[in-house]
Amino acid sequence: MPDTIFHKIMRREIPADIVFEDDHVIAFRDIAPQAPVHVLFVPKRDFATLNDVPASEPEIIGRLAVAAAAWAKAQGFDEDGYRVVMNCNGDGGQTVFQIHLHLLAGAPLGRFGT
Ligand code: DGP
Repeated sequence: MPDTIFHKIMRREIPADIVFEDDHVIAFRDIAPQAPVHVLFVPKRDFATLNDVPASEPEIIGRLAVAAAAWAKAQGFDEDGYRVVMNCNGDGGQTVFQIHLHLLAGAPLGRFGT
């Protein structure tokens, strides 16, 4: 059974501030927020990185994006805007190897940098 920190959160073995959950996706606040609002959207299917998602299953990623946009809209961030990001492997800055979508909101965000 995969055992990242996110799997432990999904199994309710460690606490997290869960803000959304359905049959396919769970979302909780990042423990080290990089913006006033920083939520992680995680699929309930096991894929270590974006590289591992089969081309035949684009809905895995689509569900994350749709859930994030719906949650952002419900929180009133849709008009001012927000950012969604997926990090992949070392150069992408990925540290937890269960795929997830970052949602950052609540303030103007800087441009991407190194
Ligand atoms: P990434 O670098 O894309 O793999 O992002 C992983 C994120 O996970 C990072 O922003 C910090 C967050 N994180 C790590 N451990 C925990 C945890 O135990 N709880 C929560 N809520 N977030 C965590």
